[in-house]
Amino acid sequence: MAVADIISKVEAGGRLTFSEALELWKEAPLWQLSQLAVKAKRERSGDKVYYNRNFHLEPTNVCQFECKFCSYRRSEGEQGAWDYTMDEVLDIVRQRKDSGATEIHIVGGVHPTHDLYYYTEMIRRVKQIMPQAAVKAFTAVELNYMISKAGLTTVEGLQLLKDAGMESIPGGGAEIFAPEIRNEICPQKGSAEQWLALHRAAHSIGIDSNATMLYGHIESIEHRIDHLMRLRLLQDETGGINAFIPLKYRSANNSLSHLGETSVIDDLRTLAMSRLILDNVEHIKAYWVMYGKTTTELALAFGADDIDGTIDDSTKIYSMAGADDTRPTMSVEDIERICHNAGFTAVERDTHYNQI
Ligand code: V47
Ligand code: SF4
Repeated sequence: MAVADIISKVEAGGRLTFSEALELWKEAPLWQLSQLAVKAKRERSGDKVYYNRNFHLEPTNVCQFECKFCSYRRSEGEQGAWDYTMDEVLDIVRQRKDSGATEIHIVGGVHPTHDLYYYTEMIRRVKQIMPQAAVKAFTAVELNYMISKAGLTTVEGLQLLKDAGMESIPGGGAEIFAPEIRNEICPQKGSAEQWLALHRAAHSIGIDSNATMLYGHIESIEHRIDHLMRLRLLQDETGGINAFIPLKYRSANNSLSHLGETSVIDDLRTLAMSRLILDNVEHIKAYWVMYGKTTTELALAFGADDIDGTIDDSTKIYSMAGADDTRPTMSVEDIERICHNAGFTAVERDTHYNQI
């Protein structure tokens, strides 16, 4: 189909097929993708752009796996490794107890010995300190590892975590689903089917989640579309995905550094195409920590309706990989200014996208 016909189809609310998405991604002028994506965004959230008050908790960067794109992981005892004790983790939470945060995002490495029961205890004790904050915790990869090691079914393991206070699952670990890329960049991480099954199981017991895609390394546009379509299928089935977050590969200090980084134009096309392909996912998040503040402002002109949160200098994953802000923090005033400059209104939300 010609680009003009595909655009008319999208404007009329039609769903993109694989070949239509490919044609649009490769051939549509940037300004037209912007227009289409913003129209789709405005139909869902009008002038609103969401943010939350949050912080990350990264209990350890000790990881069993060695994903080639990762700048964060260390082996046990290696220089730069950290592995906080339970008391140290709880101290971090105590220090932020009155910060106004409504969400604590907990992720770390796939640790060789911290198990499911250690992490349920961690969540329980974190919630005792900050009962008002939602715990959004652990990528599907960490969860699959700790649950299978405990010898439980996925639903049994997730139920234990839910009972301890875990309300939601972040989107990490998805990377690129296609096996030929996955086996190359993160061979130990488990398959696409395992990632999707974990999220499906979570949705079935009332835990909602996010989804990500790591792009801008060795994958092709076809691999990205395949990834987005697998997510669209899951969302048709469960409706449990809150937000999709395209994650730009950042190239500092990892085994793929020689690849460099993709362009801002590619970032914007990827955002817009994510919005258009994922017609059943309400929110597209421009994660400002990864893009930097300037690209985030632009992202709002390409279909994003969420920029994540205040962060409060609590995450190292992106600064270790070369992101602009080495101590990422945004005040609510900064967030409001960025949204206003892009022509939108900042709206504070909770983890489940209820307006606060
Ligand atoms: O799965 C690791 C990515 C993810 C690099 O759900 C990298 O709200 C780029 O999932 N360059 C974890 N990306 C982070 C994540 C996330 C972040 C923010 C919000 C949410 C949410 C989820 O980070 C990993 C991987 O895809 N990652 N290394 C890198 N060098
Ligand atoms: Fe480990 Fe996660 Fe880094 Fe992979 S991306 S090496 S699983 S910390």
